[in-house]
Amino acid sequence: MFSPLALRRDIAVLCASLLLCLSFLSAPTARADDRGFQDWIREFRKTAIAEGISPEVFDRAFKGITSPDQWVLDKASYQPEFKAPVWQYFDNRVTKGAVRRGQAKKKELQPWLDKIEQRFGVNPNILLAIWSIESSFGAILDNDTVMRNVIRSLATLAYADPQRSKFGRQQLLAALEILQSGDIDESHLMGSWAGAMGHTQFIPTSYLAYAVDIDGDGRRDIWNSVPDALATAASLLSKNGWRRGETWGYEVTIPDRKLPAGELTLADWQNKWGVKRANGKPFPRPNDKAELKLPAGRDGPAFLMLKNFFVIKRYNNSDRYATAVGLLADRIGGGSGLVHDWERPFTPIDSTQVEEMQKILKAKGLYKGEIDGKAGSGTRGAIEAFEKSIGVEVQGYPSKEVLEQLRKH
Ligand SMILES: [Ca+2]
Repeated sequence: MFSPLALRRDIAVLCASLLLCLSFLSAPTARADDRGFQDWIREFRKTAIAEGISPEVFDRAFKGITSPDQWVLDKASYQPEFKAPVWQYFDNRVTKGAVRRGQAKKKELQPWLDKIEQRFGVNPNILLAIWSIESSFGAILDNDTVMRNVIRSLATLAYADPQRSKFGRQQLLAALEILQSGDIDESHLMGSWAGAMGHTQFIPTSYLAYAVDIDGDGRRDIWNSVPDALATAASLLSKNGWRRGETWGYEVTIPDRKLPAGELTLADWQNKWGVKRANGKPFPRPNDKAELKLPAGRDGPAFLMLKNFFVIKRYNNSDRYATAVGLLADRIGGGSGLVHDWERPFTPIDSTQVEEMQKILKAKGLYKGEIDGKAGSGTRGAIEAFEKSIGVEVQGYPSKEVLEQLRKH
């Protein structure tokens, strides 16, 4: 009896392990998916044209796009097993390296930062912190694995991800509008798997709402112009109520008593409730209203958050995100960091000690990377391998405890 399945099995037997045959055998399903995707693009073309996208712009944007981007779907379906602990979230973002690079970029871009501050009123340190956290000062834009064709990514989400189908369609229309505006051409319209674009990672609808051409070359280019990207971030904050000349919040100490939720003036927090600045200085604007936030509970650092903290959340609606931006900005501005540090489940070590750790791990054949004092994923993986080898709990933290074990073994 003949059946396609039997035929495929016969081919499989005939050509055994030849790669060519394997690709032949897997081809039919792939082709069917691609056909569905191409049908979807043809349907979507009508919608886009009805929305004012010219057929020429649409056809240029989709030229060569014939299959969904599986990598995008893999990213979209990834669910982290657990939320990173608070200390780890901040340790990964408010780093010495980010502070150093932020300060170097500040010198390099001073005239642009001044111009942006004059126009939008946003503190340059905040913009540098956002740039660092969003794209590592643009470093991720050079990563070809992570940076994808935005049209293909969004079409993939719209076609194949039921949870993000509406988002994908909406952003795809906005992306086509960006191409139609001529700010960027289709070969440079690159972004993250979810369509976040350029140095400051704007999704297309936000780009349309806030993008700025501050360098005056006639194009709002957040991909190649750092001044445009930073001005665009400033424009978003400004349009969402950023208050010129004001900060985002203060680290405070709290008394051991129940404290009210909601907003009070800084003066009331201090005089009625005993909440004071952690560094002992007075509040410069005691009549401003602030809300108390304890990101790691009562045992961690405490903050009184001002209006600008909530404006930063318009960039990314997360307390952790806005706090990390504020803390990194303060450090870039020369601040010395938290008075009451995050509680960590280990004793942290400095970069010289991380170097010592890397040397010992390298000598043991567990670490192959640079001896650079930075505990990146290579170092943490090596620590995990070491912990496994001596039969202790595998955590992968660059801790004093692990260093002491390494010196002994
Ligand atoms: Ca420009």
